[in-house]
Amino acid sequence: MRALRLVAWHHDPEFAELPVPDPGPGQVLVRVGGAGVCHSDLHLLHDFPPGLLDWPVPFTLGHENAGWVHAVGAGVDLEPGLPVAVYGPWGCGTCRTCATGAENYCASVPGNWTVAGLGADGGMAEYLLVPSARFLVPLPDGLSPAEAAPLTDAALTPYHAIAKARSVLTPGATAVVIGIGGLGHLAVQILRATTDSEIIAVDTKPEALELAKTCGADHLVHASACAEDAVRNLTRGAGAAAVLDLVGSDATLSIAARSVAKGGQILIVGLGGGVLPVSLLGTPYGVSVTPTYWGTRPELHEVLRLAARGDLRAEVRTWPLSRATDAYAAVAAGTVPGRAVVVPG
Ligand code: FEH
Ligand code: ZN
Repeated sequence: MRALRLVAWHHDPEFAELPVPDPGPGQVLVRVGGAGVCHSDLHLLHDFPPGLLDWPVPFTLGHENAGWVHAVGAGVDLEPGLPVAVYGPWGCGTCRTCATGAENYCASVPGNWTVAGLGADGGMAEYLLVPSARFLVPLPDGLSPAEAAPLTDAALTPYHAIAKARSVLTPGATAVVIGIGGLGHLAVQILRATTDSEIIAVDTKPEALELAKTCGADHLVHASACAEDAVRNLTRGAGAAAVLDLVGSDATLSIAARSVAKGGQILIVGLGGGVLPVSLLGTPYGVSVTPTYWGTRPELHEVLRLAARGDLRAEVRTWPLSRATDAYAAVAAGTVPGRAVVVPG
């Protein structure tokens, strides 16, 4: 089968011909119906110094995946043809953290453990081997794998961050979303559907701000040096209860730090490599800063329920697998509104 792979650090991805995996006991072979192009992939391919992540290369890209059960190993009771979303952060499944469903924070695997598309073979291929049926969630009726793929990361990741901020997102509180790309346009919809907050969307691109508006943002702010002043004005000086930084650069973290209210929360979600200095007199009193990673298994069920209800819809542009490198180029050029999804077959 054809697969798009990370072949070396600081290198463009390349196609390779690989054997179709055979599912062993407990495993499931999924025929891929959609694999999202995440901005993190661009950091992996081009920005991270060799050695930062101790992943063996090459591996097939694609960590947000959906498709159909194709074949199952011994002991798995799933019907071939069942449409499924793939939960990405595979934990051990048995530690105290995994027992709560928070496999994204598995206590028993080391820091940058390998999962599909991140150190192990991912979904930018015709088939994806999933190590356990517990990582598969059946898709609601009417949701295609290509539409569902971004929900497994681009929606699950901000859903998890927003859930962490729930205690400060009381009715009428303000939430700021910085970066209205794949994650951001879904973050706005999730805030709209699950909180009664005022939503301020921040981005540099007018098209991205337009997308935020159609997703339910109340206010649009250009991500310039004075973005924090606009947030302060819109909140009558108080600042925002929660700021989701989906970019994570020095510039956006600075906007986050200057926009947050006393007692508020900054959620760092983007892999932009920036640093946020935190100090008693340099940070508003009572602020908590939380770097988050992906989301929990129960939260993926909740995300799919929001989609089934019509409260969450990924804006998707699709590319055939044969043109997956063009999809990566388009994401790098910043010309894709919402999410780019690679569709094999
Ligand atoms: C990928 C690689 C490293 C950190 C975070 C990510 C996310 O895109 C996964 O959601
Ligand atoms: Zn991702």
